[in-house]
Formats: sequence, structure tokens, C-alpha cells
Amino acid sequence: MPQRKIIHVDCDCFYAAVEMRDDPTLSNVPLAVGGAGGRGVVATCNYKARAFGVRSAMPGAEARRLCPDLVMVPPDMARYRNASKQVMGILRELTDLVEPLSLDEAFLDVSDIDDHRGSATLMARYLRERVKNEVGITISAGVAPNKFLAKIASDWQKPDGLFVVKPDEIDGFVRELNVEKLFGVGQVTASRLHALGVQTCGDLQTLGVDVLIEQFGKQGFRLHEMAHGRDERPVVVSRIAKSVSVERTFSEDLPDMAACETVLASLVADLNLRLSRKGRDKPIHKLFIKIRYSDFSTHSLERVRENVRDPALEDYLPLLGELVTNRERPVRLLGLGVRFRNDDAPVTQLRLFD
Ligand code: DCP
Ligand code: MG
Repeated sequence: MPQRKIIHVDCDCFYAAVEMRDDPTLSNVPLAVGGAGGRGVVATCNYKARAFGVRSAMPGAEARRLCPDLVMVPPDMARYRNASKQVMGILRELTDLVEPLSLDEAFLDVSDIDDHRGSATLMARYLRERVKNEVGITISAGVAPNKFLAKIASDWQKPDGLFVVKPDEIDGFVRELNVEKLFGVGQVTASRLHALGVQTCGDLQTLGVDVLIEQFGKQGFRLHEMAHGRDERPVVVSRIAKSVSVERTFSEDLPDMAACETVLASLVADLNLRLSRKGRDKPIHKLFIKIRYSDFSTHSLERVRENVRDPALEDYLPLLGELVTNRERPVRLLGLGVRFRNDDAPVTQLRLFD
């Protein structure tokens, strides 16, 4: 495979950035966006608030304890969706090969783009400039020969940063990279790796592929590949899907169901973004929801909902209510999605009786 050029962009403190743009008085204070009231959860916060230790998915009460002057505003998804559309529009002017991952994040494959002298670094600079001028928020960008490295690179100099991993720098870059940064390495895998004496990708390289496969199966091979900075996954614009879903693992468990309900709105927004890209015009057959508790037990529920077009928070709240029996149980992961109708099946017949 010839050398690819991948850019990953990720908006800085996205919801908070839109709030600061629309009300400049918020720029000078520590700001969090989240569910109103004492039980709400922080969706995100600006970098002033991060200096106090405030983080996404943190209960509002804890955030206020860390940062007594914290200003908290409720989320306004419509404005975030608009800003997202603008950002994605600017990216798509450069290339069609744009793969959004959420409202605020996307991969671009610019291998075949000749603009900007064919330099992905100049392209990333240009995109950052345009988004700043036209949308009024900042994005960080990473440039690298593959998705995995580009994503790490965009995080490297956040906020308002650009970081480039050139092909001949990959080796030096990954060797120092902590395994926690690897895609798919959560707390559990990380502590298993630590137990094997592995802290960095350099250590992973030393361990070798055989041990990794023996210890971690298929994931072991992926770990080995990433440890060498390799990742062949293509940038995927759209594919025919039987279902579309989004899920989010929280760095700190959501304390209870009230917190889950707050997070659900932003998951629904992400789902609709994916739907607009992958499932345009496909008839929805079922909605489903998935939950993983702090003890890793995982439960899901799906229900037939034939006449939903753009699934909304109100469509998912009843499923969440049905799935959850203990409202005080801490939650580690939330996911939701839709299944499309298989047009070969005689489901449409039934609809005659609606
Ligand atoms: N989000 C959320 N709940 C979370 C994480 C994120 O509601 N647990 C929402 C709010 C964020 C947006 O998704 O603004 C994008 O998520 P990011 O992880 O990219 O976080 P930010 O863009 O806010 O900050 P960063 O500057 O670290 O990218
Ligand atoms: Mg972001």
C-alpha cells in the first residue's frame, strides 16, 4: 500500500466552545456545559475549568466542589449540530473522503489531494484557519500516515494545536507512547499489560507478537500492529449498514439514571449524525439501547418502532426506563442505535393493518 496522508480533526471543548463563541462573557470564566440542577453531569467544560480538574462525565456537584466559581450552562444541541455541519462542510470542500466520528471529530484521507502543494500539513493548517474564521471555534489537527497515529496526533497539542507524525518519525514516536493511548486499551487491558511489565509501545514491541496473541487473542495482534505504528484501516465515507449505533464509555462512571438521561441527548445527536451519513432514507425497524454497569455486566434491550424517522431523546427514554431497574447503579457505558428494516422480509405487509 502506498504511503497515505490522513488528517484527524477534533474540535476543542466543542460544546463549551460554541457557548463561548455565542456569549463572549463566558470566555473569561471556567465554564461547563451540562444538565441543569444539582444532579446534572458535565458534558464538557472549557480549558479554564479543566485547570481545576473538571472533566466530562463528572457529576455537576463534584465539578462545583473542585471549582466553586464554575459557570454551568445547559446544552443546546441544535446550535452544536449547526456548528458541526459547518465544520464538516469545510472539511468536505477539501475532499469527499471525510469520515465523521461524532459531531466534533472526523478523519480525512487527503492522499490524492494536490491543493496546498499536496502537503497534508498545509491542508491541516488551512482547515484550522478556516474553521476559526468561519465557525468561530478552534480545532486541533493531527497529520499522519494512518488513522491511529493521526488521532493520537490531534490530541498531542490540544487545544488549538497541530501535530504531525512524518513517516520517518513513526518509530521514535510510538516507542515512547504509553499503551493507555492505544485504541481499545481501557483500564482492564492496561492493567493486564502493566502486569506484563509493559508501559509503552516500545515495551510492547519487545514483548513480541506471539506473546501478545497468546495473552490477548485477536486484540493482541492489533496491539502489536499499533505498537509498530501500523494501521491499515481505510477512511470510510459510508457503507451499507444493517444497523447504526453509537456508544460512549465514561472515564468516570455515571452515578445514576439521572446522569444517564443527561448524557443520552448527546448520544442521540451523534446517532443522528451517523444516520444522516449511513442510513439516509432507510426505514427504521427497531431501536435499541445498551448499558454496561461499573461491574462490567452488560444489558441491552430492543423494541420495534416502525414509524420513527429521526430518533429523538423521547424515543429512547422509555427504553432506558424499561431496561434499568436500579436507578442508583453506577454506569460505565451507554450505547444506542437503530436497526433497519430488511426489505426482503414481509414486515411491510403488517403495516397495512396500522
Ligand atoms: N461529550 C459528552 N459527554 C462525554 C464526552 C463528550 O456529552 N462524556 C460531548 C461534549 C463534547 C463533545 O461531546 O464537547 C466532544 O467530545 P470530546 O471528547 O471531543 O471533548 P471536547 O471536544 O469537549 O474537548 P477536547 O478539547 O478534549 O476535544
Ligand atoms: Mg473535541
